[in-house]
Amino acid sequence: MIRLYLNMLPKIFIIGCFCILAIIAKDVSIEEEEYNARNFLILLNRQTEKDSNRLSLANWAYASNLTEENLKNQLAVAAEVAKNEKEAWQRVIQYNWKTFSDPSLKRQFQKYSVLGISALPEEKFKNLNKIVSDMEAIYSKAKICPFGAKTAETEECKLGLEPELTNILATSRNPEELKHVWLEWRNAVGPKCRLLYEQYVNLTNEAARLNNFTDVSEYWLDDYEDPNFKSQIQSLWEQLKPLYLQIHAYVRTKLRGKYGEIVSEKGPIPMHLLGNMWAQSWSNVADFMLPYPDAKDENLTEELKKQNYTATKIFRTAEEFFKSINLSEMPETFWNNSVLEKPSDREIVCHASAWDFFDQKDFRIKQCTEVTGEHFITAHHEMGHIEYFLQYKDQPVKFREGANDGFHEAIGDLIALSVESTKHLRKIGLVHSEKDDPKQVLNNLFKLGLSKITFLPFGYLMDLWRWDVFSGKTKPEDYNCKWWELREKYQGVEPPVDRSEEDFDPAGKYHIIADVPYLRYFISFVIQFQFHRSLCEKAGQYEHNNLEKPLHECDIYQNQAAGNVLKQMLAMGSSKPWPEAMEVVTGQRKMDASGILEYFKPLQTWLEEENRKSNAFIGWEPSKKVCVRTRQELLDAQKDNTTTIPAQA
Ligand code: X8Z
Ligand code: ZN
Repeated sequence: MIRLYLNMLPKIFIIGCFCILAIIAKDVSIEEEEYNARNFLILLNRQTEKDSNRLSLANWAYASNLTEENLKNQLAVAAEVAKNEKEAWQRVIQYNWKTFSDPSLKRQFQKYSVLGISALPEEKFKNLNKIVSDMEAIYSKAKICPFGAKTAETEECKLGLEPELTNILATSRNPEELKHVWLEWRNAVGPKCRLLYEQYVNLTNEAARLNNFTDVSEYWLDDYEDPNFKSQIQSLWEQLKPLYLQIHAYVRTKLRGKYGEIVSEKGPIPMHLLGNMWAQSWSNVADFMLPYPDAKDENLTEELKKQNYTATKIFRTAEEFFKSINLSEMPETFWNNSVLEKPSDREIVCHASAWDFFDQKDFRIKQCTEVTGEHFITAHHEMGHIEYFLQYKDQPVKFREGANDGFHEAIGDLIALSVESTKHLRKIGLVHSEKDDPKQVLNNLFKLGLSKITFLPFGYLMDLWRWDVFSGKTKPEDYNCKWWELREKYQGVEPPVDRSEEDFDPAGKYHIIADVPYLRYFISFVIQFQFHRSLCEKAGQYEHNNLEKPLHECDIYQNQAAGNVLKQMLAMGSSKPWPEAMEVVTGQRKMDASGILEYFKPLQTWLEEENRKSNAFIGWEPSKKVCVRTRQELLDAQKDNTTTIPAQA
């Protein structure tokens, strides 16, 4: 035990082997308590930095080399850190922090007062961590056979999600191959994760309740510091839905033109045809449905390949943009420690991520980068996270977060909105045409719409599904069918084959099995356009209703005035409630759909006209695909030639 006596702090001593200060007397004045609290916090923050660093290193070691040994180490470190957190929390809650007059002190205490999953008893904590790590390993190591493979277990059966299956989904136009990959991926992951997922739900709920939340959904939403947040999200979606319906109807018409009867005129879209494993972004099918097929631009993937881009060159290009607006370059450690390509000698979690090691020096990206347009954009996305880490690195450790998690997701995407403009791609030599042809501009706006507008209902429904799972409204026996109900209701897509509760399709998406909330991406896809609009105004490149200066042609490259306000917001971290951070850049304190709607206005007008001309049905009728409890039910129904099986609600 270390004892320490400080002048003027007679009633405080340091307790415990990891130096946590504790108040032991109750009769201190409010001022004295706040003074003591400040000193306590200095030590606690130091401890938190050290523990977060250790934990991030152990998590990184496992995620970048999925071995049993790394797993064991990660679980051990996580348990030790949880124990420290629990002890610290017990001290934190002894303070009357709600009465503190210093807002920063009070806010840090408020953050420390929510313990999170460390509230679980040790065995349960370890169990929960192991379950999530196991699901991540199942997902990351899953392999399937190629379409048309003769036997099940041949040498060929080594196709993993990244890059093989992702590439097939993006480039194959053979519906049978697409169906095969779609189905086999889910067969490889879903059933193995179902029981683990049920245990995960029970354990995280238990942790949430120990933190006085009704369930995990309430815990997740707590971060937004607004009891009405859910209804604001719903209202944003309702404002955006008409735009989504237009692009949905247009795409269905074009897919029907290409694939014929497997795409019905009025039904949901068979999702395996949309160029992405989860149908969350449809830009990979743009090539055969451009508004002006004869005004095709360079294909970004081909251009990057032609110019011998490598993973490092992609990230250096991204860095150059950040630097040009007076944001920070990547530190040397970033280039030394990041994993920017898929290693061939070990299994890793390929899902792209950015890491803060909480020592103000070490920041890394892990991405199995392929030289494609999609990865080019993802590299900017990930570097946006690093830029946020860098700008808030001097904040107290509890404020080293985004203003909310949607802000963190929005930064790289916001930069990518400039990067993807034809004007910018031309500047950096990735587009060769000399000037903007309005047809090309609309084609590009359509391509971007296929990744931004189409994402919105997906970004929303992922957590709509989980909120009801956590609250118990959706029971385990209905997990899969409920998933498909939401997919149909919000996205208007359907699976290529009937489903049952013997499948567990949500597990085919990384964030579900890795315990990562998803609402952040919906938020990001709305607010990134608000940020973009404001920065473009600042850069003098956008004026509302000025057709000469449309939002989608703005590029803030080299504009330090724009970069500086962004920097100011990033440097705040989560030290203030998110509306204050938003106000710094936009002058607004609310999420606002008008940013994205203004951006895509010319596309919306064009789509409405086109859908009218082709007499396209807007919306969708119920899917003919079914979801039932067991596969046997499906087989029986098919035998009896029953065409309608009621979907489980
Ligand atoms: O997970 C990501 C990033 C890492 S934060 C690559 N994204 C979501 C996804 O892939 O589902 C970016 C957009 C949506
Ligand atoms: Zn991200």
